[in-house]
Amino acid sequence: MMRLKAQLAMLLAIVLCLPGLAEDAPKTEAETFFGRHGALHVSGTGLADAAGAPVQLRGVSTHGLAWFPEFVNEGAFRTIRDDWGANAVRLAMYTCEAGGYMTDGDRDALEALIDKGVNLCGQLGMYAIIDWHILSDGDPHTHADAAEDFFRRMSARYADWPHVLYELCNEPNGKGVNWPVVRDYAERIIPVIRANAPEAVIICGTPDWSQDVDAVAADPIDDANTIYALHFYAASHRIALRARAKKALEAGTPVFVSEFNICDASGGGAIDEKSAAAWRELIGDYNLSYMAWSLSNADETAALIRADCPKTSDWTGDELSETGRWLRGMMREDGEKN
Ligand code: IDC
Repeated sequence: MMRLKAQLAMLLAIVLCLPGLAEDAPKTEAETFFGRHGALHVSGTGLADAAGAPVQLRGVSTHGLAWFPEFVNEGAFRTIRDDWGANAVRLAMYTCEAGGYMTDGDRDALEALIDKGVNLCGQLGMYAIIDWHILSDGDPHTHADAAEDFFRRMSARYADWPHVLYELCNEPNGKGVNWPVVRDYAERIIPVIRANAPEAVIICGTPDWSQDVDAVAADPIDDANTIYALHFYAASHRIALRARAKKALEAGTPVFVSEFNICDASGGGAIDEKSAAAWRELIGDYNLSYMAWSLSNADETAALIRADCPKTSDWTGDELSETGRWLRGMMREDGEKN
């Protein structure tokens, strides 16, 4: 009897303490996208949440972290979450461009920016993608030793953070950099990540600037939580690339649009509304996840913020570029779905 009384008293104490406990937890957690969906995994041709329901990640990629570090801030991420309907941010770290990790970049400063971005996403209940942004270094093997070390440390640091995704190589490109070559690199890096983060979603770039997504099906990577990158710039890539994307999807390849824009592949030129609408339809048809390039006020069409706007958060519609307004419209509409 005494024991029962003691147990009841304990139960009462726990119940009374609950509101206090809830207050101590970060307020956003339960109500955010991440709070609702938890750890993701690859399912079919896309992503699913902890309960197995299909999920669409949508958001923005930073520009090169070294070039526009000021956009990695709480207000910016909060604005794209609350005003644009974004649920993810891609943290793009160039390897071989100016200020890159393998060139003259300050590695500690770059990793601190990644850490800041990952933490902000965690607080705001958004997903974070750590992107090893190869570009002029076309073949991912060029700096595979450094990539291995980088991903070993990143995945150790964020092992228990299920909102973190890893992108192995932005855009493999160049002569001879075909799917077997890229797959070989991925098969070197994936086990390194898996040792720390066995369940994390990994995005693998594909040859020809992440367009050869249809090459994967013949020989995919033997890893259940790897999804393949498809990048497009609507004014340069039209019906032919959409056909290849569909071919890949119909063959069962999981696809993630980890970078895209509606201007041309240089990041400049005019917007192609017609092609953009067709891409949007394809994204909707297959519930693809997508990240728009880029959260910056760079003086180029692709930048989502107007070049003459110095603000780094809380942008009004007028302060977004034409591209930014279009993409915000898309994300907002998709945000109503889940
Ligand atoms: C571009 C930037 C531009 C920068 C250039 C560096 O928008 O400001 O000067 O890189 O070479 C990609 C790449 C992405 C490119 C973007 C536009 O992943 O790094 O950013 N793009 O050219 N693939 C297709 C287009």
